[in-house]
Amino acid sequence: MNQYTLSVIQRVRQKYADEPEFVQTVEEVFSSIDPVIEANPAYEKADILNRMVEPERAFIFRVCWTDDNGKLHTNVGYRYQFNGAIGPYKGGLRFQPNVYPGVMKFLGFEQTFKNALTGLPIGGAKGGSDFDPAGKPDAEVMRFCHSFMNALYRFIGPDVDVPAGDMGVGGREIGYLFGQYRHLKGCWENGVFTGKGLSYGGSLNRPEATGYGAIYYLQEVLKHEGESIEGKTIAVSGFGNVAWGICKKSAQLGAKVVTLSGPDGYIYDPDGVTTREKLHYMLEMRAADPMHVKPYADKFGCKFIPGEKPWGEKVDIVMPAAMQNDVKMDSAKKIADNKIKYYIEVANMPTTNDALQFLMEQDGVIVAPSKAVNAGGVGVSALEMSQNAERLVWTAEEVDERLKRMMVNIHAESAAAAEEYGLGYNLVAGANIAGFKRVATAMLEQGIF
Ligand code: 2IT
Repeated sequence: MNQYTLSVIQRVRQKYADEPEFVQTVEEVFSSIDPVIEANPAYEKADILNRMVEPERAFIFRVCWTDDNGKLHTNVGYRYQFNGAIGPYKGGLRFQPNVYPGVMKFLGFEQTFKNALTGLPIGGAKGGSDFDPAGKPDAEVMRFCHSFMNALYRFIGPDVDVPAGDMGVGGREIGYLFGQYRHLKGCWENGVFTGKGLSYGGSLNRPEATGYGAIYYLQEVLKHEGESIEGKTIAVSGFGNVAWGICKKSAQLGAKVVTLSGPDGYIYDPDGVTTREKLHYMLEMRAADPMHVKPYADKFGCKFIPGEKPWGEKVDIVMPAAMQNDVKMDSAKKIADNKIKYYIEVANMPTTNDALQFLMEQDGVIVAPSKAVNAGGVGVSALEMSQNAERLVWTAEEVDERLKRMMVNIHAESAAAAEEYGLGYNLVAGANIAGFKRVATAMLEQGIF
């Protein structure tokens, strides 16, 4: 490895040893762009890698709120504005008890390259809180969101930083957050959030966008291999918004998702999550209780496997869509043993670095990285910003058409970037290289700061 790349990775390992998720993503991205650093001394001269590792700025704030019994609670809120070289900071908010700087920073760092891959002018950010919205009544969630926004509103804006949802932050939370922002600022500025409700400036197809985009990307991979999605079986983890979009689009295209998973285990439905009733029930079940997927098995009479992940099932395609580090070495080995050809990451960093490396080294396994596969979500967020700025509303077909084009481009650009450096059809390296180059070029052109 290039001396400079290595020295930055080592510095990050040492300095951020207490933020392992962040170290993991820096190692993954920088080792795959190493050939670019080696070929272009200008990056080292401008110390691009060390600059990319440090967020441009970050905010950490106290969030106090009262529950329905009048009891006071204190949480911590975060917003890491990682890199604004190519556009206003953009990225989701995650509300989950395990949120801490290491999680925020891995997501913000990833977001920077992902957003660059969309080809749209959005910088990278991430934020959130260790607050747990699961099972909380609307009034408590509203008070929390209002308090969160009281601290954050001065640091965001349509040309500054545009948050959206992530795990634990859906339409309900975005509504309360935007409402408080509008109240405090005394103006509309509706481009300041994406994933808004349709009644106040949201984009058609935003809820579906991440899952649909993932399937459009998958179709490009299959096309590259001379195959089609029709008749394929897919193992998915998670049962949130993203999994739902994957189920819906793959059903439309004649494929079927046969597994979903939750913290309690996974379900196996040999008929696939394909019918309108099943798709609708997924949303209902998730809204009622994000911790259990078992109710699906009870309702539709299929298998529920408690405490396990779905990675031992024999399917054509695997799509981890739940959370980070969902697929570790033991699961990767099962996937390889089952001769599954398509490993399509969807959630942010769903694979540990050793498992990812292992899968990429397997003959006949194609690995697609999440920062490309799930980029349609934030991509459609950027389309929502465009619609808001222009004060108009595109039809679902218009949005879908643009999303499709975006995913086709991301796949083609990633494949071309890897090819340029003699790496073959390496979508992981290609996505990192293409995203890195776009951000690095903008940083070089803007001078040192
Ligand atoms: O991880 C992600 O890309 C998101 N949570 C969506 C971010 C966005 O701004 O739409």
